[in-house]
Amino acid sequence: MNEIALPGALRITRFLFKRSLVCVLSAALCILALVHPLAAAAQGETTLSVSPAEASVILTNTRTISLYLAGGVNLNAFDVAVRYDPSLVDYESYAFGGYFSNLAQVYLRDDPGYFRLAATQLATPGVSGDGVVLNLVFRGTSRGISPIIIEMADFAVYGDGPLVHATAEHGTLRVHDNPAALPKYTVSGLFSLQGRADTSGIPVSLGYGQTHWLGPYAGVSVNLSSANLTLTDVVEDSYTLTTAMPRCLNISAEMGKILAVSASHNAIAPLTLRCGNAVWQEEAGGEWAANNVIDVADISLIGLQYMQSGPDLDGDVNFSGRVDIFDLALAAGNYDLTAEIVYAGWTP
Ligand SMILES: [Ca+2]
Ligand SMILES: [Ca+2]
Repeated sequence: MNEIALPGALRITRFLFKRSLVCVLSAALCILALVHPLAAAAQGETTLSVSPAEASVILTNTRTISLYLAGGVNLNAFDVAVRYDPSLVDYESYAFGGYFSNLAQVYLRDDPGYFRLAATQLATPGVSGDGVVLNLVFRGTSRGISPIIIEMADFAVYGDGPLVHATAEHGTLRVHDNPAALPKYTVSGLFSLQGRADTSGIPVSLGYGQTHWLGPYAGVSVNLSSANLTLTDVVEDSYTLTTAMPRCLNISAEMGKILAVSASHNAIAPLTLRCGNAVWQEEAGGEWAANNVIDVADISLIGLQYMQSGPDLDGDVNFSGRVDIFDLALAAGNYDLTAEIVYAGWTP
């Protein structure tokens, strides 16, 4: 970065123009930086994040996405590249954030799906701490979710120092229709659990609409014997319904249970979740994944926790507060069953 030649006269002129713009923007951005939720990054690590991590924009409108630097130490210049889906969004323009000042553009590349910008401070001390490096304006051109991938996040230290490769935290930009222009309905249904009279606490989600990309709509059931889950202002569309009830077999997205919401269809068919799934989630590669089979692992956990009491025992598959013969009976009765098998005939 330090070896890059100083910009020519033309660039300096442009830079002076941009500089006045940056001066106007910087006060507001500095305030933003102070209240930024990502400000508390791990100490000692330099990260560059897409902010917000999950942004959205109405089709044909523009949305500004920030690249937020945390944990910088004595930095003077940057070279960053962002990749996105050009079939969904267009890059329109950039503006420097408030992190650096007196910036001069050194290199700019703007290809479909790829944006790269290098800039350096001129005759300005190095900067430490957190703040917005760059604001990128995208326009939504087609419905869907574009990844916003930080492909390069290099920073030069003021004076003589090693190049800093910041850890990249990527994001997404979802392009959706304008909800104001679409019909909306209240969607309701009855969800219950095998082996338990109380019908409350079942998390249900509709995800994003397949056509308009609005949502996700999500709720938790209450303890009623009819219509115990209600989702309001659901835009007319088709949705992938999922459930996430601990200790039970759940409806996963992969099962493709599609709810088509319309004026004539806004009630979800009743569903009783089969339980006994003591091991209902597993850690894989640092993330929790659903376990939707009842097998020897579930029986083993119930055995391990047998006759224990408390709210946090996954072996208590009927939520009675104690692990006992009733939990064992529930799991044994559903032995070898999977969510795919037991919900094969259910259509929302
Ligand atoms: Ca299991
Ligand atoms: Ca129990």
